[in-house]
Amino acid sequence: MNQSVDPGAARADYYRRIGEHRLTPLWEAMSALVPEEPRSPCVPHLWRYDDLRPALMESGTLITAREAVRRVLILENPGLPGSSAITQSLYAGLQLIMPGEVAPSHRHTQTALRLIVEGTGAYTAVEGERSTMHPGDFILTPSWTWHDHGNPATEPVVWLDGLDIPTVRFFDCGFAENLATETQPVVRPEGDALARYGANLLPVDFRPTHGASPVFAYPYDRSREALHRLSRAGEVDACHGHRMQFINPSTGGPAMPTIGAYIQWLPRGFDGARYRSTDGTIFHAIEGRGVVEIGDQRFEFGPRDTFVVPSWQPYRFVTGGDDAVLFSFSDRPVQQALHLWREARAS
Ligand code: GTQ
Repeated sequence: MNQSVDPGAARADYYRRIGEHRLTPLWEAMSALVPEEPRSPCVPHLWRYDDLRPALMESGTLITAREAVRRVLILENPGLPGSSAITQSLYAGLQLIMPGEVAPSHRHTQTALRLIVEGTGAYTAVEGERSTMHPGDFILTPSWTWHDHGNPATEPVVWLDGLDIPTVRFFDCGFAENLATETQPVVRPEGDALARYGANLLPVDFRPTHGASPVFAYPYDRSREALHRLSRAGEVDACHGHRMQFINPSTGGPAMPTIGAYIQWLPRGFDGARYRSTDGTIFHAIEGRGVVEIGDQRFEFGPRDTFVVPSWQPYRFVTGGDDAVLFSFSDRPVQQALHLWREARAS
């Protein structure tokens, strides 16, 4: 090396010159590109429902569901500004539909899930079947299936949307189209899919038409009953309490190919062990109260609150006098399909 030239200045000059060829030096980026462990820009955050509800309801006076197509306030991670993402791979939002409104039918390659937060009597229509919403119900919209939402009831209905929008954006494989009519024709009675696919039975000639579960509504009263029984009789997991995954009954695998969905019961007096996994996870409290410690931060959660745990951040749950039921979702099925997923428990 020429001793008379400052190596920093020489390198800077070199980087500028190679930049003109659209080249950059790996050695300056190595530790960020190939980290020893995940260091997500996503940060822990809790959205307190009681604090945001007035703003959500105000949106109902500013724009109709018809004009908005979907009237949603996006839960954007404070560490990912401008991304419309709650984790690097997932999107979450709170969707409001007022009495008498229709959110018109469309389809897209993004997969969606809904967890009903407040109100009863709105519906989502998927594949010609309407599912009436009740708080705690889990409803999914497989990739490229027509779906519309309506609220023939008398109260506002709110649900948490979870979509793989950032994942589809990452792969640049997003397609969408609107149906010519506002609502799709109803061709099957409500409960048809649950009877056909959700009773430990399958039609004898069943052939999947998409990668997601043919059961697209999982009523909360069923999930809750199962968890409640487990909480009485089952052994409690030191980290998760009683945690179950929503499955596709035709495969035994996850309900959706790109999003894993889970529900767990934390018994009262739970003092959880620390856990971490590479799938950044969005949690939503359906019932009960508790505390979640994420890294060195502590959040109290109550009914209808939503919080996010970034990839590889240790977290643990503590409950007081109440049992709590948490819904959650993450990109775990994608990571597992790619043999990338890891988890660790505090020893
Ligand atoms: O309900 O179809 O929150 O397409 C974002 C995009 C909901 C939906 C969202 C969507 C939808």
